[in-house]
Amino acid sequence: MPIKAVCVLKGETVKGTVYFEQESPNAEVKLSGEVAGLQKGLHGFHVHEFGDNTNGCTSAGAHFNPDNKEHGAPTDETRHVGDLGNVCAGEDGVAKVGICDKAISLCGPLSIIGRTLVVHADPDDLGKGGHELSKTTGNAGARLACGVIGITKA
Ligand SMILES: [Cu+2]
Ligand SMILES: [Zn+2]
Repeated sequence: MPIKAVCVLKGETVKGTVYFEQESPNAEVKLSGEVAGLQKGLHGFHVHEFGDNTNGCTSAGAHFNPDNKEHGAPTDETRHVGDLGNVCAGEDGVAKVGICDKAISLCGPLSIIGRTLVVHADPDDLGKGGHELSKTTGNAGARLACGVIGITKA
């Protein structure tokens, strides 16, 4: 049985729903869904450590990084587990999410269940922007919307 999860992203103007699916415990995780209300272009997209939204998206903490690595691109060996790169919004402000990722999981020690998915105001530079924040956050700017990732019906 595949494992399934969902996240409802909520912000002041940005909203979305992202679905997660994993065929088996060591398989890649497939993300699908949509985020609306964005400026056209790239927006950093990460799993942050805590499923705590008591003080809005701020209390979600830093990127989920159980191996204590530097920030990177999803395709890099050196990356946070939570580094999912960017989503890209069109003229209509809608970003279609279509990501397959091998680092995150829906079970075991790398599970993202109960953590927070965040969409940012700015592009994630994937650790390569040369900014002082590149190696920690990708310099992706403000947290526009977030939501806790929860288990759903398989
Ligand atoms: Cu983030
Ligand atoms: Zn990161």
